[in-house]
Amino acid sequence: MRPWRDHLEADDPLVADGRVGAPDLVAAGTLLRRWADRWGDDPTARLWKEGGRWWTAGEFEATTRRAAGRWRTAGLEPGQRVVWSTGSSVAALAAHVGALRAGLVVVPANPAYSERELAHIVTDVRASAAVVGRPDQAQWVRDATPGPVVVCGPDLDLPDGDPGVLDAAGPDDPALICFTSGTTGAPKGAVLRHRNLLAGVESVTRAWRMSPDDLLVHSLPVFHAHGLVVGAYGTMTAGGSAVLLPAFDPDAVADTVRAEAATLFFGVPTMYHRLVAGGRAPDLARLRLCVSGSAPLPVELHTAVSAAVGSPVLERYGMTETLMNTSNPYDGARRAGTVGFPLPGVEVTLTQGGEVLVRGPNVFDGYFERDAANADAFSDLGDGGGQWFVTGDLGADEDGYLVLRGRSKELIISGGFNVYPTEVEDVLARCPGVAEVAVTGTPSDEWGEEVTAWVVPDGTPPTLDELRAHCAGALAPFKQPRLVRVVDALPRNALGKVVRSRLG
Ligand code: MCA
Ligand code: AMP
Repeated sequence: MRPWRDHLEADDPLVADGRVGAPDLVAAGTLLRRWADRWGDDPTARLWKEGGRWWTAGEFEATTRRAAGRWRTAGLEPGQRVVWSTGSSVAALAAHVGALRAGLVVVPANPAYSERELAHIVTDVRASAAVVGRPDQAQWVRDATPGPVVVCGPDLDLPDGDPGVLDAAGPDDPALICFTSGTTGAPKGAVLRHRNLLAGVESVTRAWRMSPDDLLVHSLPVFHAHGLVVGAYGTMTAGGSAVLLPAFDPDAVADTVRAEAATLFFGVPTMYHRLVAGGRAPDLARLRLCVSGSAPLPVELHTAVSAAVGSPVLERYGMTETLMNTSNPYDGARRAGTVGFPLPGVEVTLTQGGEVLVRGPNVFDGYFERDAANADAFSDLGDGGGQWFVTGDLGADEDGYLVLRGRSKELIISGGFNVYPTEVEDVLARCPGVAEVAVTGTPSDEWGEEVTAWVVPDGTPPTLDELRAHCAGALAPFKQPRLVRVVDALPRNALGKVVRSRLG
């Protein structure tokens, strides 16, 4: 694969000093110190726009400082976990950054989660606090917590107090615990340390030339690494600004690009599909860069978006556990159907079976309190450079660019959200009228893959609506089946295990 220095400008210090070592990426220590420096240097710089109002860097800094004081006054100590289950807003980001500044560990969660899903996260990390958007979620958190727990809304409706020393977390301290299922099993928390976040953000901001002149149209959810780390942290680190949209809507995105003289848009393929289908992709022609990731961008969609926008979309490849791994280049050929080559500091290798392994300062070092899973997650190839993370993705090196060719892990990606077949099967198996069930992803132009339930009925087969109604208290809507297929039997191997790949 092409070397990562091909992503950098000739005068980038990582190249110019001849010190092209990954540790230099994390020389600044933590993102918190980078942000504090930025905000101190230019407090009048515009940072976020929300609902027609601009927030300056100085205002945001003051709000995060107040948030840190509230967390401290509520009795929270560095290292304790705060579940952060919220939509996108400046207040929510201030609560989040304030928690990090106070040394707390933030645990992002999708606000669409059911009680079962949220309770799993709260219990697993032994949360000491939670930020939630709705009263029923607040009750779910209290019910899932045996001891005292601080529960508040995104505005952090808690008493003010002295924030004490801010930004004291070191590079090795945990910053985020992000839930994901890895290659197998139940959702578990990937622990991202401050140095992982710094490396992950440094690499993309340099590779994509992000600067104080940039204005991002931000319509991704902030509870995943794409919208949170690449979108929000990237903006703060580069010293740029962003218009925060509460949700993705093609017209709102296109109108914002026009009204604000924006320069950047980051999206998942479903968003690009909708921009093209709604005839709004040409509005993105004013941007200097459109990035796609989180799911495969089909070549036809890449071609359609690039033609409408007038420059090639840049596709990149990331994971919760590793942040961003590879990217097509800012300068040079962006090849449709590929995810480019390693970002600065990242090493990528392929096993004989084509499995993608990654290593670098961006890569996490384990799931929260999961020794068995951690033993399986890493592989030592004996090259003396340390452990490689096993991604569960399959790929090939085509002329220096990584092409992803499927996955060894059982995962459905619908609209950029991950769905694990076993989790959905476990819920559907208890639905009346279901004798046996298997779940797969059916290719879809809009969603990438659509969750599909293959049902062996017990009597009258349940309808799709009945299956979805059964899932309601247990699974977020994006995990619920969109298609149902009634079959006489499920394909099984010699050991009796269902072979999902033979369905469809
Ligand atoms: C919403 N629904 C979905 C999805 N999203 N169903 C399946 N798959 C989905 N992704 C449900 C809604 O709950 C609703 O259900 C129904 O579909 C219709 O919703 P609609 O309004 O059409 O959808 P939407 O709300 O506009 O959402 C579509 C979306 C959204 C904007 C594409 O899914 C999205 O923001 N995706 C981005 C995901 C993302 O950021 N992934 C990054 C993770 P009902 O009718 O029952 O209420 S991966 C990552 O972070 C790594 C590091 C990486 O590489 O980036
Ligand atoms: P998550 O666990 O939500 O972080 O999802 C990570 C997974 O998303 C990766 O392991 C890939 O399977 C997939 N992914 C991310 N970006 C891309 C991309 N550009 N093309 C194909 N798959 C991707």
